Amino acid sequence: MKGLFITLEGPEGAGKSLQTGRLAERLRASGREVVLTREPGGTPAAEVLRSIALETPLHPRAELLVFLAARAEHVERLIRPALSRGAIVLCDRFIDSTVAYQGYGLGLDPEQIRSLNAYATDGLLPDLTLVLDIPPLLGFSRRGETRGDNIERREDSFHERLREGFLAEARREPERIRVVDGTAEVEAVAERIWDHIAPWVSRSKPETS
Ligand code: T5A
Repeated sequence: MKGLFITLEGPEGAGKSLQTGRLAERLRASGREVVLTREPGGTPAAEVLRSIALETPLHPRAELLVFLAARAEHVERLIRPALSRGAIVLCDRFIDSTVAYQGYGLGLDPEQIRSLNAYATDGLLPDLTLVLDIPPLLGFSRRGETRGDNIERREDSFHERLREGFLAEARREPERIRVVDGTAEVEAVAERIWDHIAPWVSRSKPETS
């Protein structure tokens, strides 16, 4: 594929939405087509599945399958077509959130989740994944609100486990997954992210060529 697929991951309130938005602006200013999207969601059907996953208490395996169904829809209807036209796709959460939340957090088998992720995406992997690492309680305190959805309301130890899960995945796939200190100032985080992304952007094929 001609495009570039970048995902941002991390615990709640790590700064993913803020940083993907800034990054999209910076990349668009350089003339690239950028598709900014999120998981779960990104297409009308996947947004419906998002509401189910976040608002309805489900059995862990059912919860996992809802996230995967949303992902299959998202990949085939939005991400893969955008990459085929040469766009840069920036996705707020993707496969590593499922390994971290439903695997390390809920206790489902991470290896089985990796296989199911590969099925849901038909083998599509991000070119680069940045984990914004932050202590979960700092992430919650930044937002200054009560924990809203079904998953956010889980106990603190669940959120600690999933943070460790992201770091473990980064050790497992050091080429694809890079860890960025999400506790730094917004500008410093943005520059660190850019340092990781810039070489990929210059190598990837522009939309117009
Ligand atoms: N999920 C998702 C699964 O369980 N399995 C899966 O497979 C997938 C894909 C998604 C939920 O679904 C779960 C994970 C989640 O629980 P969501 O609403 O999309 O739900 O949740 P988040 O992605 O966590 O969204 P958040 O808004 O909570 O976190 P962000 O996007 O990381 O944080 P952001 O950018 O909104 O920033 C939060 C606040 O912090 C400030 C911002 O201004 C904002 O106020 N901030 C900073 N403050 C100080 N210093 C910095 N460096 C800052 N960066 C941001």
